[in-house]
Amino acid sequence: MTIQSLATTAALAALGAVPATAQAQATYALSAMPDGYNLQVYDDCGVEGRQPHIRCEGVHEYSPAVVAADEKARTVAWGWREVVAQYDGLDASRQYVAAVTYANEPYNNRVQSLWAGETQLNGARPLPKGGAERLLFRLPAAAIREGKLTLRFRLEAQVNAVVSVVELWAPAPSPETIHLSPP
Ligand SMILES: [Ca+2]
Repeated sequence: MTIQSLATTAALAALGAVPATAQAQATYALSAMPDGYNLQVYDDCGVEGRQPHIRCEGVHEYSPAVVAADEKARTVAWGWREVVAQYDGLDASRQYVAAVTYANEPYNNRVQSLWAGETQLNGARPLPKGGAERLLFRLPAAAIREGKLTLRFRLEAQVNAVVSVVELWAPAPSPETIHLSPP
């Protein structure tokens, strides 16, 4: 952890925005996709028909004038309190990794946390302003029960909860068909 990120964490903790979550972030966040991993499931959130695992209030597309990112990042699923991703048919013996993409306008102070079942993967985190970011998280095996997994993107501050893309990766071959873009 750098001095800058320590200072940021301390500043947010002073505001009450980071309640003892730094350890959880250190435990589950990954800096790169592990070797041998392949894409298993892909939801392009914010595009009807391309987000089969997503439960949300609606979809939205940020203008490229306010969010400097590609279309997959600019299209978002949103919810007043949370956006939920539900999966089944997963193999609990596999060490899955989730890749989540967030985007946000420059004028909104969105802050969100991420949960896998009852486990917090990421504490209150400000979303990037005017851009996008893709974060990687190791998924705890206990979060997968009878092949089912629920990810929750929870509102921690203003506006509403949004997510641009949710990917699941595993150390296994990719399935024959993964829908990456509209037909
Ligand atoms: Ca999208």
